[in-house]
Amino acid sequence: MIEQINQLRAEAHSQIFSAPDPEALDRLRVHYIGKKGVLTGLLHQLKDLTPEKRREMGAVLNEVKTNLEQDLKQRQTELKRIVLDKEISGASPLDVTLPGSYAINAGSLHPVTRVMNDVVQILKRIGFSVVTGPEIELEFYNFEALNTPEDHPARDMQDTFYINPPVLLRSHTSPVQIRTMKENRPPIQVIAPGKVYRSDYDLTHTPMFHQIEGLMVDEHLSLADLKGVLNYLIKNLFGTRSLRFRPSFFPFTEPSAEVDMQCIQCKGSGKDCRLCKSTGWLEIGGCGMVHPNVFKSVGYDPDRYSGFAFGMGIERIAMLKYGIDDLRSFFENDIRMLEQF
Ligand code: 2NL
Repeated sequence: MIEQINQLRAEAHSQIFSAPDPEALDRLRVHYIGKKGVLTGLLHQLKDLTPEKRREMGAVLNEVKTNLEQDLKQRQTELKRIVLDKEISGASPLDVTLPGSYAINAGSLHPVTRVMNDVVQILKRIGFSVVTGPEIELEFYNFEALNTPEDHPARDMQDTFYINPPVLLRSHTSPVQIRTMKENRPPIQVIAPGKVYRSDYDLTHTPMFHQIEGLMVDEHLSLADLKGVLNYLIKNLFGTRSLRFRPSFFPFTEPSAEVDMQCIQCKGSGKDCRLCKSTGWLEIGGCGMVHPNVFKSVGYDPDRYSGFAFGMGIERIAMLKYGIDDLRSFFENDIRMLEQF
């Protein structure tokens, strides 16, 4: 029996120290010293021996078991070290520098932001500078300085959000231009993009929307300069399209006009067109020559200076440009709508 034990011990020793990984090592542990292992089997055979031999062999077997336990522990430490060395040397199956297996969805700009950026970028090319100002305004900048008298319907509580008179939410971006004129001297050539607020909520109106207004002030500016600027803007935004100026009224301009663009759907023919209601024209904004009273309110001499101004609603332009038919879809944040831009 002693030879059998010695052979077993030598064989186990060599197998343990050539185990390639922790799993193989564990299989060896179970095989040799597990509950149903080889060593346990030999211990069971002791009962057939004489009491003297049994004691002697028992001691040998226990020593072998202790020895194998030490071998297993030593090899386990060695294997841990080997795995770690592999990982450190870059041979690890986990390479954190590999690209991921999922595409990362890039976001995109909201259509309102896109159109706003487009308009700003086009007008910057012909000399306009961007100016901004507060959304919480005073009646003076929003109405008084813009030749809009106290009894004008636009000043009504029903149309304007008053916080605490004379404090209100601006109903257009014109107060930004008033502030700009007060702080500077002509020549002035600015655009004021931003959010504006009106107490209106139906199919075609939301209480917050976006506007961009342009203002140019110098000596000798005329309607021809205004038309040149708007033609350039529309040509770059929609492609070559003729414009039509329809007489209108704004308190802050004289003369004033609505700006219509040849319909992008029926190309101006007006044939069975739902978009332009068969008129062949789409309204895209308003404009005019700055009213002399506006110049007076910012301390400019109306006999020396002239200027033009224009304004347009960004949501409306975006609806026309991208064929969106429901204004509310801009503000519902439905990912299926936003993903298309
Ligand atoms: C529209 C029409 C317009 C202006 C805005 C303006 C500003 C100053 C002086 C004179 Cl500081 N005018 N702005 C003028 C005409 C029309 O907007 O339909 N907007 C959406």
